[in-house]
Amino acid sequence: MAHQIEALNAQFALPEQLWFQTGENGLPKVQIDNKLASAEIYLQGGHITAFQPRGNKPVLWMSPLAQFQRNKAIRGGVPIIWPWFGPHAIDKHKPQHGFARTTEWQVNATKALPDSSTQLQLQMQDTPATQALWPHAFELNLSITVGTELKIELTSRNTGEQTITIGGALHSYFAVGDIGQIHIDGLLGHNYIDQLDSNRIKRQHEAIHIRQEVDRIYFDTEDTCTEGICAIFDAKLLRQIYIKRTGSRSTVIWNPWEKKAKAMADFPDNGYRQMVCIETANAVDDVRHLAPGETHTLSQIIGL
Ligand code: TA6
Repeated sequence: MAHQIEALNAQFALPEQLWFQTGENGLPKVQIDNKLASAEIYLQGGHITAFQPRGNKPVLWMSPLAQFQRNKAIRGGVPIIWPWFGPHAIDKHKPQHGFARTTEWQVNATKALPDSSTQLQLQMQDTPATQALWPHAFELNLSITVGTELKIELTSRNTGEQTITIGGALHSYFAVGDIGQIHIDGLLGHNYIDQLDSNRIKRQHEAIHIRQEVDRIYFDTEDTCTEGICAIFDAKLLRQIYIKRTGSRSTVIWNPWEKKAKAMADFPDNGYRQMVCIETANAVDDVRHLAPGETHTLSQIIGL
């Protein structure tokens, strides 16, 4: 491990803004500290576990019980869900939300950008282990830019001979002062699948307040959130977190509430009060079909 960290720093460290170190449970992680913000990314899963603009509180929620076990999902931050969202369509024994979030990514490049932000580029390709789960050739590139905003771009490339179908999500956990003192704008008038009510299709008639378990997939949101603001208004922390998205026409809103929170070993019983997931997704009918050589980019910009 120390050798890996040493080699990564020799090749990719950026003086006074990006370096590699041994993280929780010995997993390698990237620390970014620049004039504008700080962030932390684990190579396992290309998983952003912290983002904090200078002078602000953390924007992402991390579970204090997150396990950081090799090849296990990390609870909180921004899990990279790919190449399917939710349970595998046919084989329920395959990992929920795909395998990108439990695989170690490779470092491609690091850049100090002129606007004082810092960029980390990670890459993942098919391996015998991924082929066993999903028999396709692919190249996945993840670009993470840390500045006053956090920009995440996930680009899928079909490097095989057949058309592939990909789903996924940037499954962001946002930190809130108290779930009872927030509302979410930007999804007004959109239909959604209520995953807690037999997947019934419903319509959002007002701003979203969360007073119980919520697990909804909203559709046709690409324009709204690129043009307008899809945002969390937090009356306790007196801040607004905005999320702009491209390459996505499906947005997932999730809060496990009390019962589900208690049922998850890596989630504190009352953790649901301090978080909400707003996920930039390609889910259900919003999956994308890539012909050989084609690419698709799913991206989100998070800011205050
Ligand atoms: O956020 C939507 C969702 O699919 C929920 O149904 C819930 O399962 C959540 O993801 C977390 O999934 P995970 O596999 O990370 O426990």
